[in-house]
Amino acid sequence: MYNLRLGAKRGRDEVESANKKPKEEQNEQLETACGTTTDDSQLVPVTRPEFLKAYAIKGMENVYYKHNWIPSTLAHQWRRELNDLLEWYRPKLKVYGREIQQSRKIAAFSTNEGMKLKYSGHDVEMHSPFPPLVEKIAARLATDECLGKEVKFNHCMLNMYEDGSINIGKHSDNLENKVIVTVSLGAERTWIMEEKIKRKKDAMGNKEKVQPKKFKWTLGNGSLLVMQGDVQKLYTHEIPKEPKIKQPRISITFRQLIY
Ligand SMILES: O=C(O)CCC(=O)C(=O)O
Repeated sequence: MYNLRLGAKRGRDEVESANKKPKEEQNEQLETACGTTTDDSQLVPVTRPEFLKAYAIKGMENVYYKHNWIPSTLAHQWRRELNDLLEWYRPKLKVYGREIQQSRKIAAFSTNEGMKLKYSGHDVEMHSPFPPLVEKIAARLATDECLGKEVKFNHCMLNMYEDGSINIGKHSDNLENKVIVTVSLGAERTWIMEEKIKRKKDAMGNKEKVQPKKFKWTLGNGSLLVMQGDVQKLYTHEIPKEPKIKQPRISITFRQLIY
């Protein structure tokens, strides 16, 4: 058993409004993963050339997006089924000494009962194994027609966005998330990725003005997004609030978590 303290930066501006800290400070949260060490030789990234070639996002490395992975009727059916999971809850986070409830519900699963995850002072309620539908979806991803049958996941985090008032703030996931594959079900939402840049200071101590590269697109109902390699190190990602959206969305973020 060992314990990793990971300098992860996850967006926390989705917590209830009691949190008045500026956004940038909210991103400075630590995440801890621990448990019996995983056999990472079984965790391999997506290498299937047909997939990588067809769905690469131009201008970025290691980000792939397939808009119509599954038919929209099936995506709605899966969303309705996952909506009924008993494991959904709203985490209570400790942010700058105060306990705050996150507005976004989550449900977390691992294939290994020993996996533990912590963020913002909150012990994630981890369940094992994956629910049958999630297992079925993971199996559909791990086929020669999709990501390749060698691509397995040991953790998944489901996120519930009841409507456009629920968001996930700008963040990057901890670097131990080697591969993250997101399946989007329900309402279409805007996805923004932004390059992380270190601004140099000039002789006067003023930070240079550099415009980070931004990538923005819509995550469709039944779509598939893959982030792997150095993506968490190089980019942040977020789903902003979109008050006009009244329909729900659920995302399943399948992960290869090295812990
Ligand atoms: O819901 C999504 O698609 C994104 C979730 C996310 O950014 C995360 O879990 O880190």
